Amino acid sequence: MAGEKMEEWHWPAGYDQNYLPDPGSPYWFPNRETMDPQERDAAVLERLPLVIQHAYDNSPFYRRKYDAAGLDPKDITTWEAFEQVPVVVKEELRQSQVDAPPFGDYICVPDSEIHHIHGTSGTTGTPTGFAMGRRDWEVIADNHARILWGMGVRPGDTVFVSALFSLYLGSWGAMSGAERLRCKVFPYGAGASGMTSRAIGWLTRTQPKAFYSTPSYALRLAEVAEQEKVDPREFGIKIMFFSGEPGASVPAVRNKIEKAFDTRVVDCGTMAEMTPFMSASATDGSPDGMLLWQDIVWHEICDPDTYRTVPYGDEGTPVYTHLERTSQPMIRLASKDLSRWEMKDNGCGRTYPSLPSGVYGRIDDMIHIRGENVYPTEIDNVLREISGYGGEHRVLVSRTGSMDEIKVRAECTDADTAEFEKAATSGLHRVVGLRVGVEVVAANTFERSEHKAKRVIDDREHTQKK
Ligand code: 8LH
Repeated sequence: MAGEKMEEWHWPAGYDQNYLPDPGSPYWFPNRETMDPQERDAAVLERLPLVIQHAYDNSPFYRRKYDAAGLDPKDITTWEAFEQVPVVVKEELRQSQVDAPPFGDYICVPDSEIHHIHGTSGTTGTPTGFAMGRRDWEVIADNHARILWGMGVRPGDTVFVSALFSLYLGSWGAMSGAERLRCKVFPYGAGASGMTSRAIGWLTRTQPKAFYSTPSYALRLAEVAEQEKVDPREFGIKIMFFSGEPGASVPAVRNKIEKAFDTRVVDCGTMAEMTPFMSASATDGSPDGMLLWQDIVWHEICDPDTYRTVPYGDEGTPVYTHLERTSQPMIRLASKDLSRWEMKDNGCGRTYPSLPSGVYGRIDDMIHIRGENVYPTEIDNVLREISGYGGEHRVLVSRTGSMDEIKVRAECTDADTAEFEKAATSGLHRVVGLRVGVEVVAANTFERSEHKAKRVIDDREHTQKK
């Protein structure tokens, strides 16, 4: 049996709710985190058929899918066999929830076990419902507590959760982990009118050690503090952990937040379906990008066409598999995001693979223009490094005849706008590889996002016939 050395490694998962590590230990579970990765992988390979069997036995969704593929969960005993397990895509989950409302026919626990219901806002399609089992919620909290410990959060620390507490799982997941870690949690929330301004008073009063939000929200908070003549460094925040969108691993965004708050930025996050979504997360000893905590969720980086794992060093799309969830377990969920993975010394002793540049963005958001692939995060990074940048921009993509055009409207403070325009034009040309038109607009022209930013307006379908 592989996994004998791994702390509390059993199926179904369950953790001693009174456990806390030795206060001097950098690790929550020293063996699980620092063991030989091949031994860990062998233990995961023993776990996978159990999770797949559970899904097959308890959900018509997975039974249909695997019967159609001629797949028997008992045969998933090699990595080659696992890579042939068909991926799950979000559209299938949405359809399943339309056909079998409200949670779809992939809910694998009895109704009496459901402890939390969550949902998405549905801004990019039909909303998705999440049903979390009681036992799963406890396990999720334990996993997140363990990862927060790895970031340097400790019992008794104040954790300020400043993200939406309605249709966003991020806040709930962060809160549950901090509670399990015996922190003092402030579920402050976000999104209601005047809340950002009031957050400044609460942050000054509570002096939290750790703070959670989206990167966009932290940038907004820094701006509002500046308008109100408060220095965000006075909040005393030591750790700012972010998820939900790219930013914490975008160098200029990260630097801006670290400088404004005099803090340490930590990137984390996969997808709401994959809660415990903090399974991809940096640590205090390995601050860049994210580590893939492979004994919580199995992360693969795959070729987006074949869904076969790409070698370390290569780019691809993250595909996720739960190892501990029993309610709505996801087996090879295709994220449709983009990233690159590596297996290197992480500096913190944990032997997990990593995403050194985090998750860059969604495949759908990548702009394909005149033979180039442009990531919106690259544009963000260029602009934020130029002095005089006003804090927001929009990327406009259009088509005239057969010619695609890309233009950036960027805010500039009262600095020299001609200088700013020149620096932005040449910086964007260098990084994007194309001539990008730059239009300078006044600071505060664009609405700020207090959740996830959306900056690209691709109008090519509408402008095609001109
Ligand atoms: C990210 C990141 C990240 C998420 N870097 N892109 O916050 C985690 C969970 C709760 C979440 O945001 O789930 P949701 O709303 O389903 O969105 C998932 C997408 O958000 C994911 O596919 C990514 O595109 C993005 N995302 N965390 C970059 N750290």
